[in-house]
Amino acid sequence: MAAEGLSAPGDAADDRQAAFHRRIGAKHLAALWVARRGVDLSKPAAPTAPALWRFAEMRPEIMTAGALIRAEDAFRRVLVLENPAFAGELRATNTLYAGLQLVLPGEIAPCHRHTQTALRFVIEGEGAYSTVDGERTRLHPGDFVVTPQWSWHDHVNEGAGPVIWLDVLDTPLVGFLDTVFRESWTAPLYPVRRPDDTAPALYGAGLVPEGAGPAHDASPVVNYRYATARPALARLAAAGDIDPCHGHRLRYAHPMTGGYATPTMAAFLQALPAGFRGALYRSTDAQIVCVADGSGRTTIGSRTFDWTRGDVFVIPGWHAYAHAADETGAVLFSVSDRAAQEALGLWREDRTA
Ligand code: GTQ
Repeated sequence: MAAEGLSAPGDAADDRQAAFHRRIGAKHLAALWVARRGVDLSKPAAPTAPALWRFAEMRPEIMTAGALIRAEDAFRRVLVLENPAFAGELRATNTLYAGLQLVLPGEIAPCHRHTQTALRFVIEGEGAYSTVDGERTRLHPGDFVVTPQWSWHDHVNEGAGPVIWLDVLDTPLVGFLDTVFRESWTAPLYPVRRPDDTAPALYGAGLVPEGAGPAHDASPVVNYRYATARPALARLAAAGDIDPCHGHRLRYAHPMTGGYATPTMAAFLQALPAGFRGALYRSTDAQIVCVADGSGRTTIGSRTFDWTRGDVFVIPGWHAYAHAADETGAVLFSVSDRAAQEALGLWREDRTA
């Protein structure tokens, strides 16, 4: 009796609420207190999954792709590293795309431009060039190449063997902002307008030509060479400059602003000394990491990923992780959307995790 007396008004209230939601739904209105019920908003949802792709497993597949389709016909011959949490979405993290690109000897990846910014980290091969707005830069393993948004770019392999690199683009982020534009150049190759590697020789050495216009958002260096960055890391190590979480870590900087290499993406190169055991760390930016040298492992939550040269792994944002290096030591290249997060005042880190 009492139970009925209590439930009847409740049922009526439920019916009234259901009718209310149906009515406002038809008017494209939603009740915030219902939509947010039970959702933990105290920290990022961070849906990106920790993941690792082994170069030893990817390489045979990209070489098979090399036999199946020509670079000229493929738009770009790329195997996309899809985060397991975002199957079918061409995303490595919530905001970033990553892909392994192959250019075979004699091939051209034709010239185009788009509003996504592209970063490349060379994994294997010699003899390829990327052209960025009419200037060629020669690619060597470990080189970090910046293709600013809306700059014309093509790739050509004049060497004798395959050239393979990791592409990271801010495609999901630019897509979310609905600011995607893209166009093809009228020929496969953009005309070369300056001597090869002029930008790395000038801007890469901190030298700005008299009369150069104001700084663009993206770094003018174009190619941050491993032949320069690796010895710089060694000097940092010799100076005893070490971070308990990151080891010896350098940020690729825009030489005219001191900021990140691009407006959306930040890139880093870090050396973990032999036997390094990093302290736990987390930050809001999900990272895409490519192993430039050596081997080791990264523990992310309850999972541990062993890695070696050429492997790529993803550390989700706000997941606590720790790096460790084998007796070989290790060098890691990493990219995240930290530049965008900092520009918006949103980036956070935590060393007490
Ligand atoms: O090299 O321009 O992995 O436009 C995806 C889209 C590479 C490129 C990718 C691209 C490129």
